[in-house]
Amino acid sequence: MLTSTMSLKRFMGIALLGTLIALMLGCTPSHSQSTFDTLGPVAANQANIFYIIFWAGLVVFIAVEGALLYMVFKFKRRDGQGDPVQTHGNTRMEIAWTIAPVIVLVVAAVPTIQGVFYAANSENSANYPADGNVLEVDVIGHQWWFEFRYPNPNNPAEQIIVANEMYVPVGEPVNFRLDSVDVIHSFWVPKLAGKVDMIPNNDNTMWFEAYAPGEFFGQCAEFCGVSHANMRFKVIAVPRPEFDSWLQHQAADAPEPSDALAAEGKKLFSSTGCSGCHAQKSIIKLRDDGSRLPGRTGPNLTHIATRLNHLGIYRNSDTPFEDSSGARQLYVDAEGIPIHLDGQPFVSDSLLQHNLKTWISDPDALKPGNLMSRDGAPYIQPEDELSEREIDALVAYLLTLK
Ligand code: HEC
Ligand SMILES: [Cu+2]
Repeated sequence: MLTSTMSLKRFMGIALLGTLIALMLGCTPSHSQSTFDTLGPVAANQANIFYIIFWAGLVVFIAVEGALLYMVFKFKRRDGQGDPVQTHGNTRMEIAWTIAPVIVLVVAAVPTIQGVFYAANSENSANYPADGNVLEVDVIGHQWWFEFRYPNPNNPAEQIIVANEMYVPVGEPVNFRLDSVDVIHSFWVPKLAGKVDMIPNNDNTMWFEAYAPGEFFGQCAEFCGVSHANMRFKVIAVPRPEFDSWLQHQAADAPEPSDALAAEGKKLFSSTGCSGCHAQKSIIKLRDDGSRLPGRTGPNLTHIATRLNHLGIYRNSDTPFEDSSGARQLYVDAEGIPIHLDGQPFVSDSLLQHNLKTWISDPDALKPGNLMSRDGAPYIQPEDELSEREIDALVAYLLTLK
């Protein structure tokens, strides 16, 4: 009996400590998915609404608890006291406790409704370009990765497809059209804007703007299956000229592989069925009516070797990329390839090689339930299983996709 009370006490102690730590961590603005460390106007507006409601709630809490404590002590039953006076109804008090909540609700409702319109419409941005040319990106949710489509600046009838990593120009609003090919996902970049659901066949829209260059974490925020927690992406904000060269680079084809192993990998990419799900060209036409064509099942791999992050799980850089508000560490060169300010390549080929090999050998180990190991011939048909040599060739080929 004694031991069981002891262990209950200990359990309560640990639970309390755990809760406190979680609460304190939740209040640290500097972690990568904090909604308090806002680095764009939409997120800042939403954090403001939170603070208004928080402070209003605190005032109500103190007033109500204060009044309660006052009553408890002031009107405590004393020795020899009979029943208190019984009252029924008090018009003045009833009016007061009807009006007070109305005031609180108005305080919460006005900024909330303003915020809803603000988040839905990028024209409210002070930096809205005078020519009205706001960049508009289509974001398409897939189990369990993100596809991004940019308008092709060289041809309005085409889009440029990239995956899992989205570049945006700093200090400009960017509009998003959100869609999904399967289940409901949710698009969320905590430091830039609140989440908006991605619903199949029903485009939702939103916008955000990044104040400073940097790398921002994004995350699917609607439970969408076993690898939901692995459905991450990155937003990389760079100055406009660097953004333009990045986009031009993404639009072009990757160079032909020059070494023998990579050339073998390129052939294997078709013969083992990879190309059935993955495109190695990033341009896709729009239909005549301007609507989107579906595209392939898997992420576009045209420039996978220029990406800093893959599958939203592993990163492709040896060097940590400091968070946005810090010094700028990433730069996109005139070719459109990300590099460090000191001119060193940002993308680490050896790390990427290791990560790609891990992924192609057993995708399920990194992302349980993913479609590639569920439907890809090499993973379901024993006779199509890839040999070590084939995997190395495929990786060598993917590494040339710069
Ligand atoms: C049945 C369709 C399918 C086939 C076949 C397929 N893949 Fe995939 N692949 C996918 C999907 C879907 C994903 C994304 C999985 C996820 O994130 O949940 C993926 C992800 C990848 C990625 C990571 C992409 C990124 O954006 O980070 C690489 C690299 C890749 N596949 C290479 C290959 C290679 C090489 C082959 C051939 C051996 C292959 N895939 C065959 C569907 C396929
Ligand atoms: Cu999702």
